[in-house]
Amino acid sequence: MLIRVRRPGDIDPREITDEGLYLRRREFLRSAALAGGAAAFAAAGAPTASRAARLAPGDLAALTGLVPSPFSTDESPNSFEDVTSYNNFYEFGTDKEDPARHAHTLVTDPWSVSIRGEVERPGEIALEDLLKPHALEERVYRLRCVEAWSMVIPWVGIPLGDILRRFEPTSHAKYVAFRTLYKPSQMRGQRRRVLDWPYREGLRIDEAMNPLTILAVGLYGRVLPSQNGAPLRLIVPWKYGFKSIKSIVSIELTRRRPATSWNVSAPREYGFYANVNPEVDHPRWSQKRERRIGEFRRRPTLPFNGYAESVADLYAGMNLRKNF
Ligand SMILES: Nc1nc2c(c(=O)[nH]1)N[C@H]1C(S)=C(S)[C@@H](COP(=O)(O)O)O[C@H]1N2
Ligand SMILES: [Mo]
Repeated sequence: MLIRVRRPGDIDPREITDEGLYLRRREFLRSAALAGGAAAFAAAGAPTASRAARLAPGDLAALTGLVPSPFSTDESPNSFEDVTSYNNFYEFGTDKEDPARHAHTLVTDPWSVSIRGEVERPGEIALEDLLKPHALEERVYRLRCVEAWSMVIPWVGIPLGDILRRFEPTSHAKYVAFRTLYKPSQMRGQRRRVLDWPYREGLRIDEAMNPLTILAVGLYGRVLPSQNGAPLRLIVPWKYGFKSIKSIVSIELTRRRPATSWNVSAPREYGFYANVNPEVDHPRWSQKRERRIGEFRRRPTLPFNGYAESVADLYAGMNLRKNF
């Protein structure tokens, strides 16, 4: 049994309402892993001492010359502290505070990304070279987690489509598959089989090319904190947060729909499309409302997380209950 340890005064009221949901998600994973015969959970040791140090914006290199975007929301962003201390990044543990506590072990420099599959110019490219030709944009987006909480985050990034075009996708490129770094020596959560590592995600090619989809390299005008998926992560703001895969090392353009981690672990709960949809409940909870971190009352969840105008056409004629 995993025991959740808290210091006195550590309970944040904003966590209370969705903690039940979150624990249920983790419980499910535990039972799934145990049923699968993984002895990993038995090996879970005593909780390690927490690393109290809080990240401040000044700890991170500033990004300059940022271009504002018409796609940004004018809603107030969540605080830097919310964005960097309440995270899902199972490679560092399943508690919301684990990534902030443990992600400092991730080595993000040097970093390179392999771009392969259905492209005319495949290769392994250093992060600097991947970014060099592009202007960095600030994109203030809503992020809606499948666990029914949300935030507003000022990302810094580049449209994914602009990057992919440089590698010249072939006419056979129908999907894009992404993979997170696999390195248990740096990612302590990967020593336990909570998911089938490495974390994988995927998009249809038209979703990848949609101008809302970005590869983020920063937030709040600074390079990405490790807990948010440094040095390079995907952001797809109209989909549940689990699609926005962190710490990407591989991008593969494919003919077939790729396998994706959450869909493989619980296909009836986490679809490939994972478009935010208040009309389709998660089998174990409603998706009609959400709790914006920092707010007390729940607010209604919007179709496509409020981005329907830009993306609903991508799904014309599709049954969004079946393709959830
Ligand atoms: N590699 C990887 N990417 C991931 C996750 C993860 O556990 N591992 N969690 C996802 C989930 S469920 C959410 S809600 C978002 C959270 O992003 P944030 O911590 O930057 O807010 O990251 C997504 N990307
Ligand atoms: Mo999530």
